[in-house]
Amino acid sequence: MTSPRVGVVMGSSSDWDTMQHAVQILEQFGVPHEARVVSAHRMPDDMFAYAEAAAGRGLKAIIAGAGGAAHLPGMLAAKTVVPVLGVPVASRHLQGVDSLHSIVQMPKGIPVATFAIGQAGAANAALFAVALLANEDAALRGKLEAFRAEQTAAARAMTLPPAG
Ligand code: RP5
Repeated sequence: MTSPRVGVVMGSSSDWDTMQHAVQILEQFGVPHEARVVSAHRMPDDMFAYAEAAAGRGLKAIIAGAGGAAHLPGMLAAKTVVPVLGVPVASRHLQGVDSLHSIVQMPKGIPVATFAIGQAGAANAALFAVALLANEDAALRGKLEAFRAEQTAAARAMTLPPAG
């Protein structure tokens, strides 16, 4: 079995509806990955262990999704130099603006690459991880270029209904 190159972690199984969109992209591109729940506040020791082992296990990026006071991406980033891509999950009361602010407002020195709230952010984080890996992988770069070309063709083929 190929060891994972991208880790997808989330604070709760309730984040899966959003985070599965990252996993779908990684599967589409054939990137070896893993997905698991690593809650920052409910399993902090596991979170630190995951971050500390990440580089040694061969992970090239960690996609971390969380909602509310979403400290998972920042705390992972505090414990590893593997790039952390943060996905704000939409929360029940503040629709994910709380998650976005929690993730994007990292103090200087410990970066978290932060993506859009929800499904688009999860998919784009995975596409960004693919782009990172594609720097060293010509075949993967070819797949990414083909993916972009498909989007271009689809947009060019769009038609509009008559006005009124
Ligand atoms: C965060 O709290 C999780 O990332 C999730 O978005 C949110 C709610 O978690 P559950 O109460 O649904 O487990 O830790």
